[in-house]
Amino acid sequence: MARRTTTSKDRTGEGGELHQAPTKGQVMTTAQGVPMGDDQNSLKVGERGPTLLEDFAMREKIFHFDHERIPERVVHARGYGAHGYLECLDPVTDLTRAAPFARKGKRTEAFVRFSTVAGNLGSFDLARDVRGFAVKLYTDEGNWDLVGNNIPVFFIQDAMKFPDLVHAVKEEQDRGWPQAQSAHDTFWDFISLMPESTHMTLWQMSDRAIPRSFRFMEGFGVHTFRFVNADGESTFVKFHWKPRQGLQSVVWNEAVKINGADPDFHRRDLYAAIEAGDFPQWDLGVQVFDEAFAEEFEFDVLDATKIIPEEQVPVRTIARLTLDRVASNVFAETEQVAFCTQNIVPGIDFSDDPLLQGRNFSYLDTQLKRLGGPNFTQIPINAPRCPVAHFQRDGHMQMSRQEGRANYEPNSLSGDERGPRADVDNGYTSVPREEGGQVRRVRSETFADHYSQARQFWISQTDVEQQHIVAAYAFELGKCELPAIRTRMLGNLRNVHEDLAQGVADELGMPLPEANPAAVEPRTDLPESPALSILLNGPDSFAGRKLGVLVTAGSDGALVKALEEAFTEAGALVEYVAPAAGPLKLKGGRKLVPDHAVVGAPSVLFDAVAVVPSADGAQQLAERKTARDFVDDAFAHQKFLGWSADAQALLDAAGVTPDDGCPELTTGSVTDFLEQCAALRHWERPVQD
Ligand code: HDE
Repeated sequence: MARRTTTSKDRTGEGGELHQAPTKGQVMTTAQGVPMGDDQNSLKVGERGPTLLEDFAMREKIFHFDHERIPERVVHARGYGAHGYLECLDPVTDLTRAAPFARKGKRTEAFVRFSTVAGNLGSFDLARDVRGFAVKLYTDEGNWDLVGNNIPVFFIQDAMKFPDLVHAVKEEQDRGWPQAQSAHDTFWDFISLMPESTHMTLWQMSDRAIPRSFRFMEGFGVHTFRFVNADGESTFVKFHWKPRQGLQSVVWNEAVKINGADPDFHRRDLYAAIEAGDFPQWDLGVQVFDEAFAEEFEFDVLDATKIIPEEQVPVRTIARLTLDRVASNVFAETEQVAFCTQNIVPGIDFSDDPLLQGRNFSYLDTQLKRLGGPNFTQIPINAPRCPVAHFQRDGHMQMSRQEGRANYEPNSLSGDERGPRADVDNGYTSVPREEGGQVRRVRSETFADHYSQARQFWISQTDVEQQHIVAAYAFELGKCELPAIRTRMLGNLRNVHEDLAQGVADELGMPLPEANPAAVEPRTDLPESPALSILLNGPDSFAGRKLGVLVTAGSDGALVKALEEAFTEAGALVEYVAPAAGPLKLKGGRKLVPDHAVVGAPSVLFDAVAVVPSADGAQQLAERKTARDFVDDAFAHQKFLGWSADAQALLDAAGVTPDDGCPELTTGSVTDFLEQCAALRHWERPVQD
């Protein structure tokens, strides 16, 4: 991971932004620039009399406050963004003339917004949900928005069904809950009636939907797009973002607890990593293929419920994304950023994927509602960094002083130099393509196989991952009040794999129903695809992860120092948890200010823990439920748990019998512990639920 030398806040805004950081001694003004004489009291008649309408300062302040909120996104409302850049590693000019890939080392400014889908703006980060992975690239030839997710397939095949899907997953309209959950009747009612969504639900019930951090998840463009080179030749392309930090997820019982302990877990993580100079990076990879491959591939490349396995078309890395600056104002940037799938640049073109075609209408339309007018492209976070010249004029909140007499084309008033003209040779041209057929509302028969790739996903998971998928389906369906919905869903799962269906039925305590009729016979011959597993694509390092060290007054200072040095050196974060928030003294004399009191820092907030209290401290912590839970949860969540001999009383009180994942720590053994932690979890430990 790249490290930085300045703090991300050292740099200011961009693109003509009105930068309003307060300066020392600055006089407060109204929005009109009038110096304020008093910002504490409204203008009144006498000391206890009525407030006057004349009070322009108060009216302006409250008027502006009343209008602070804008409509939240209808989906993906809760998100978090950061700035960065894309660096070209492999110029693919033979494939595309897109500006970011013009030469090795070329940098293109980027803004990325990660999000959950179903929850409202104020919901919690660790909902079981798909994560948005939206990237805006400010290229030399305009903005290119790659508006993707952390899952490479989608629930539906045709945009016509999107409002139904979203209605089904959001709070139920007659009761207003549940918030940020798919675990309810209307969602599974819809899903069980839409077999095309089965593949996506396998991903959604996998640990992909409860990522440890935005930093540890993949991103996908989902649809098939086109690359177009300077000669106008085009190929098909699918986009992948691969985290250089490796993949990692939490376990469900942790997710539930993290949402209470730190609802901002993901946004805090991204902010903290960037502010610490631990810049997250993703490789941008492409799967490139031609019409001939599309013809012979088992599924339709225009069907967004299907992947192209990486083993079949390898992912070629062409660029690297680095996030190195947090937003300076979350509303101005993260909230007002407007991603639009139709924002593409020369070198990129669409395919006929009916989901993508529908999205190309929806995003522009929704920005108009959300941001209030057609000039949202002038908001600094949305403004292109290259010159913009057109005759689009006026409208709400026009920010640019559009000069000159001529506001139409063609005109003879601007002269050859001033009037913008379309560039027939180099401007954007769509790939000429033959289209034909009857105008009909129809679903292609090539989209009809709903189960084969779901099965392929299932067989590509490790045993642990399969258990998690079974548990997730059972949890979600168990929350459905209507038994017919569970039964119908089990009927769909039988078409995926008998083990999956049987496992879920057992957990639900229900008999297996007949398999539901399938539009086409599910295939059983697709091979395993190791790229689909999280656990097979982990990091092999504890870098970027967090160790929680439980200390008390009198903890062994030498051991604490050894842990801190080894883990920090390896690029990990070390945070101290203590009985109380105030400073304490370790054996050896070091004064330590803990990061958390144990009551506010359950072990779910850490990737591994070291329990190193003094012997007295261990006795006292043994009396406290929060401290016993700290140890017990870390153990139950299959974390590595290092402990000092003095911690014995606390371990006993928590009912933890150390196994191979719980080494006793000495100053000499901390590096062994660090190496062990690279596996992230001790999966061999039996699951407790
Ligand atoms: Fe979206 N989606 N979507 N979506 N989507 C929106 O646009 C829509 C789909 C995705 O951080 C909305 O600005 C339709 C697939 C992300 O600001 C809206 C369809 C994928 C974000 C919209 C889809 C996505 C959105 C709501 C089916 C993965 C958040 C607010 C045809 C490839 C972007 C907004 C951000 C946001 C419509 C399906 C990803 C309403 C109609 C498939 C990451 O325009």
